[in-house]
Amino acid sequence: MTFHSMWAELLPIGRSSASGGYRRFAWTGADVDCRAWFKEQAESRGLAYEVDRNGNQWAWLGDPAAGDAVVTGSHLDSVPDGGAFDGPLGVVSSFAALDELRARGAVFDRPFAVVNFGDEEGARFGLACVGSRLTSGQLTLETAHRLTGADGVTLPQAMEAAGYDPDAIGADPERLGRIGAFVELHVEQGRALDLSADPVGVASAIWPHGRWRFDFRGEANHAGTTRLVDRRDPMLSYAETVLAARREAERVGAVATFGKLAVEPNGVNAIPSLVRGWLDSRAADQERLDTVVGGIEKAARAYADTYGVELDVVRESFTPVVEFDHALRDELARILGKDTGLTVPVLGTGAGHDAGILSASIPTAMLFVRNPTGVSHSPAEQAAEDDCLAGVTALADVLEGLVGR
Ligand code: HGY
Ligand code: MN
Ligand code: MN
Ligand code: MN
Repeated sequence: MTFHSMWAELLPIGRSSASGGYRRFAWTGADVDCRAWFKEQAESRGLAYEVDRNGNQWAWLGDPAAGDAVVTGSHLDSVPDGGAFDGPLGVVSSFAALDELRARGAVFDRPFAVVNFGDEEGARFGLACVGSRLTSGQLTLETAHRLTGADGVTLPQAMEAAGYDPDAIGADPERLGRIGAFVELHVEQGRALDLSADPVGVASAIWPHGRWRFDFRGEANHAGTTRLVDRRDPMLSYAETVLAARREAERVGAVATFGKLAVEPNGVNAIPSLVRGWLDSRAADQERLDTVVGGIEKAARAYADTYGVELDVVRESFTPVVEFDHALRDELARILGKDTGLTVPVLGTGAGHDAGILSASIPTAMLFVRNPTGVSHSPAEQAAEDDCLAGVTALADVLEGLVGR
């Protein structure tokens, strides 16, 4: 099956006819359909298909128990109204690269697998990279069992409803120990490659990033009869905090986003009792991230005082800076540059990836494919088919170098 036909099969799954964006949330119908597609791709290639204890899907060529395996892949879930490429491009390219290696008659001296990590985006339960965090022991069972979506369904309940055993989840050091190298191909989530006119680049690092929940609690009251001076309106402190976040991010040289909001009681004619806003913040280094988040929290506390409301701030997730394996990164750049003699761009990114989570345990590298809009986590995300095919060839070149040793 060609890249094009695999892409065409995945394209309609979970796409909103209104926005053209995707809602492939972990363990929902659209995600389950994507997972069925993965299984079909594995089986149609004669690969050994398995689902691990955390619901990640694997398609193996060779004996995984032999160890030192070369693994490639990404994720198939999406953010709310996500683009088509973030995640799926890596999975489809991995199968296509395997096809290309087989067509070249490549020798596989090491076991090889394509992987689909579950719940990378964290759109449903609030925490990103759940599958890779669980497998690598970076997420405790207590926290995993407590993860709850807006619909009140917990992660274990959602897994069970999709036919998986939630009691099995947990760290999987044996599986991780079999992997000698992991390479993730991903659509670029910025315009660096577009500006440098390169179809493919290599990742250098992922910025440290995290998610913080800000709960502003005031007093619900009638929107018509309550005098302004008598109000304890948490929306005001929230609104001021959003503006402060922008100012702090500009001052420090970081990014800060309030993109998700819950309001109680959420009535048009009621002053809210609770405004809960989620801050996503990222910076090139830890010091700057600490400074920007500290500055936002300080401003939020001052505004909470001004408007007579209570504030709780909870850090819901955090991923420290990731420096990808230097030897593997340099090897990728060398392999990709060898025919042209050109220097392949090596880029840092503010986006999180399963490769970043795994890099704490195994040598890991990433390839980025040019995105002409530079937009991601939106239906406007793009990649030209020629660039996707250049990405497949680049991935095949890299994998050929790795499996043949
Ligand atoms: O970067 C993110 O928001 C997610 O991990 N993809
Ligand atoms: Mn994403
Ligand atoms: Mn992604
Ligand atoms: Mn009334």
